[in-house]
Amino acid sequence: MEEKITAAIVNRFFEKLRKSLTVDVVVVGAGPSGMIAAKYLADAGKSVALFERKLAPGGGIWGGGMLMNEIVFQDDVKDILDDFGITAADAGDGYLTADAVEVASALIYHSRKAGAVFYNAVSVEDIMFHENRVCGVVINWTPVERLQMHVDPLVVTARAVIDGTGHPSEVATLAARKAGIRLDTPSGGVMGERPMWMASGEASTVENTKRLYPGLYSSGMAANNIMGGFRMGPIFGGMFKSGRKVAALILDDLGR
Ligand code: 48H
Repeated sequence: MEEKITAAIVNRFFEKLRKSLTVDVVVVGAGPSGMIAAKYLADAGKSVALFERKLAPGGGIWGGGMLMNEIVFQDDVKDILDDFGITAADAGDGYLTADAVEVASALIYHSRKAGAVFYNAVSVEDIMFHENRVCGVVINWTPVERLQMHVDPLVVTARAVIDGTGHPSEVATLAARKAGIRLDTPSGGVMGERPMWMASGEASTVENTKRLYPGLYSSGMAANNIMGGFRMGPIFGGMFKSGRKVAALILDDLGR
């Protein structure tokens, strides 16, 4: 029995990983914007691999606002909530609320069911950069990263890479630093997030979701940090719309 169980895990995992070595889209970070993008891209028939540093995908969803596990949305994202089967209650004035655990688990479940493949406890530590194009990511196990073990990584090739890493916008930051490229931002680099202004931050998160460089896209808080938008605190409509927008941009570029 022991041999069979172990072999089943090893064989299935490597079968999955082998198929993910070259994909249409890599999503770095399984927060709300990344998972929403992953589902819509997978629904459109694209192969998608999501790499998430933590053991549990979900990013900033689980904790709601200050660990109070309710999520607030504007009612104009009701169609996205419906696509993910999320039940939301009317909070008045055009706002909806939903249970944070339901939101996180629905995003995980529906993006996975659509065909996106998750690699949790895997960190993206670098990009692959060939002939003025971002064409993949460099990955390693998070425990290797955390323990600072001197272990070389592996590489996944992709036609498009989404920086969905949230506040630090890790992928764009390292692309600007290591590849020495000019991102499509006012300075050519990462502008840095500005303080709290909910209405502005919500609008700019969607506006700032863009193709930054051939092969490199941003979503969610990363998009805002890269373009210097205001933060918006515990409201998630902008993250949801950003995920849907980046999926549409990539589908336009790669072909539907
Ligand atoms: C693998 C990585 C790496 C890496 C990071 O922060 P997230 O929830 O992402 P978004 O942008 O979809 O949502 C932002 C939202 O949660 C939020 O923080 C809001 C609304 N804040 C407002 C405010 O004012 O504070 O998730 C990003 C995910 C996390 O799970 C990270 O662990 C993961 O990306 N990640 N995964 N390789 N190099 N870097």
